[in-house]
Amino acid sequence: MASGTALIYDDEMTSCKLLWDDPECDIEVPERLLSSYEQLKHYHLVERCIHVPVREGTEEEIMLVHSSEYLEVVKSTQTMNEEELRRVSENYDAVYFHPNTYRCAKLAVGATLQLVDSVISGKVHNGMALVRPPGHHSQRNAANGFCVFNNVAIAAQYAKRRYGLQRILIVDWDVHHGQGIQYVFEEDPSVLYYSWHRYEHQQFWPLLRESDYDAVGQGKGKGFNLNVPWNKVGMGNSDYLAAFFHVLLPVAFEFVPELILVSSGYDSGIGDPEGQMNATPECFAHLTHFLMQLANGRVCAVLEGGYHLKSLSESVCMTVKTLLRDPLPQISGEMAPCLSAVESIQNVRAAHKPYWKCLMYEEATPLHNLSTKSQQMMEAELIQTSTHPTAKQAVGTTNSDEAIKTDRFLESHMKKILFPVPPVKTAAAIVSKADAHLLPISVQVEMEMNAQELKTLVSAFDAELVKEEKALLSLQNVLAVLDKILKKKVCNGIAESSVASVSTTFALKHCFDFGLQRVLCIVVGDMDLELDLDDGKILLMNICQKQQTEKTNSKYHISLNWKEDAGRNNFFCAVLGFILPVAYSYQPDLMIIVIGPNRSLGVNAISLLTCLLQGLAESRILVVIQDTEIKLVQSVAKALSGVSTPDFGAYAPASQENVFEIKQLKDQLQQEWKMLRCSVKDWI
Ligand code: Q9C
Ligand code: ZN
Repeated sequence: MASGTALIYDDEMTSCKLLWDDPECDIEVPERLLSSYEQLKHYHLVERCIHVPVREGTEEEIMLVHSSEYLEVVKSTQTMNEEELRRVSENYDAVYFHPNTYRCAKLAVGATLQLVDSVISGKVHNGMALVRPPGHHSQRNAANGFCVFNNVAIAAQYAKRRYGLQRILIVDWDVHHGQGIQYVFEEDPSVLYYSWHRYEHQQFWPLLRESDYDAVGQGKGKGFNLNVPWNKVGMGNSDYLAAFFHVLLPVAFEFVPELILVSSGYDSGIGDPEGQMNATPECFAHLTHFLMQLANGRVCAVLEGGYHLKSLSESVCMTVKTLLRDPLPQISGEMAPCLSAVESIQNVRAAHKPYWKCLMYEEATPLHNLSTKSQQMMEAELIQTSTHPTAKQAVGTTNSDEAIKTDRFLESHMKKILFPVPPVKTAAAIVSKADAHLLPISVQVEMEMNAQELKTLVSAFDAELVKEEKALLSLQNVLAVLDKILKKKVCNGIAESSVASVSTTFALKHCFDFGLQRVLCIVVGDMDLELDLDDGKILLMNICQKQQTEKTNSKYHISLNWKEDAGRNNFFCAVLGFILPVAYSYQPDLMIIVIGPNRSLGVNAISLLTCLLQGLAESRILVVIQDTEIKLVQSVAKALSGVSTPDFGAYAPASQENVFEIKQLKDQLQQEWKMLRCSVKDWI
């Protein structure tokens, strides 16, 4: 099993730059790489990565995507004077050449391929390449939008050729549409291309009709091109997460990629002069984390855009930190996607309904026909409730004032969200200590708790209980682990307990005594917990197979009837479409997952849930397991410690009943838990 994160960087790629005045291109500067690398050093991330050297991409490799004629043009710029360079540059849209551009562009390709080689050979688990010039706009015969060679597209072709890969996912979170990548793979079902981009109904560069949601791919490639056009500026954390939950992730889990390439542009981040969006750096940690659950964690991030130096470098750091498996900061901002974002999401889902089973029960609502009146009503509502600070400039401020404001904001924001990570991530308290060797070595196995300590803790809860030896014993494991989590000695943990319900009630009480505000409690199986759910300090979600007699669903008590068909591993559609959106809307301080008797989910489903929830509450998860089944404990321990996400095997769609259940719950609860929204019907 590969471990480690590759970092590929060479300062030779800072040697090309704009030599003349051109307001169109002057944001693409060498400092983009320098400041990102400096910030990585500042956070001591460079030394934690495995340094992989760059190389030049070969002509043959470049010609996996580009024509030899175009290659010759780029080659010829090496010896040109400024006048000649200007003239070649003018043949393309938003491009400049420098005598070192050819050399840098070859290094950018080579760096990307070195990353792919390191990941596929198993030398590392994942990694990031910091490169210039960027790639995703460049095309077979053309440079475009600061891009010369299409680094990521070449890497995908290379991985197919050299390693025989059959399914590659490209995630382009740059704020511009990577039309270059779209053109290369439009008819290719082996490469799934996902891009979100500032679009504004085609009023934003590159101003292409084919950047809209209805460009789904062509011929055999139909369904393998996913465009999420943003029609407003100011999109932020919740909009990006909603697009992941409701578009990218379900399709990606169905696609089952073998490798993920990220066109990792950060002009979609806050403060960027091009993007005018609002996503804060930790958003990229969450996006990265979700991608790491696919393709066995083989994620290669390759830099594209990003022009606000501070925003860019903090976001790069969040990406690399996450690749290194540090726990994630809590995501900031109110978790509610805006109307315009939901509209885009609904449109892509409708356009892709014919191609993906996870979308087959979607209503194919033609949203472009929304009447102007209802549009206006919705807009009015949006203005009242929106938490999206529009990126519009205040009168009298300049671009550089704005940039400095963002600098200051980020300086204090990062101090607020970054937290020290304990040396041991996961603790486990299991009944049979003899099984300890079956857990990942990074997991700390808790031995007996000090008897006096235990009694003190228990008597604070229930003086009577202290007298009962048996009850005491069953609380012991849960308390030992919970206490470590609350005191931040570990991030998360597992406890086996023979009476899970008593232990859980007790654990919750202990959490509130400790001062926690919100605990998400997910109970898998049949269990009655006597809890007071009125004050919102607990959100109880029960996943069980028996139909509740009366529908008790309310804001803080949700029951999801879910019976997993044996060996089908299709629970992820419930996790992505329902559980995660609710959890992100709630923003818990801690999560307790209780696995009780008669559980309707298999080991893989429970582990997946555990993996995907780790972005919340700084990974503070306590898993309480009632039946002592070492396979389950082992798999959950792996998930918590980040060793691996379970392998789900081939995709199987959820049954119609299951899908219907989710749909109904979404309709019922989307007013309360706004991340559930993926359709604008009943918006108001
Ligand atoms: N008036 C990347 O982010 N802007 N490229 C053109 C036209 C070009 C962005 C403005 C932006 C290119 C990799
Ligand atoms: Zn860009």
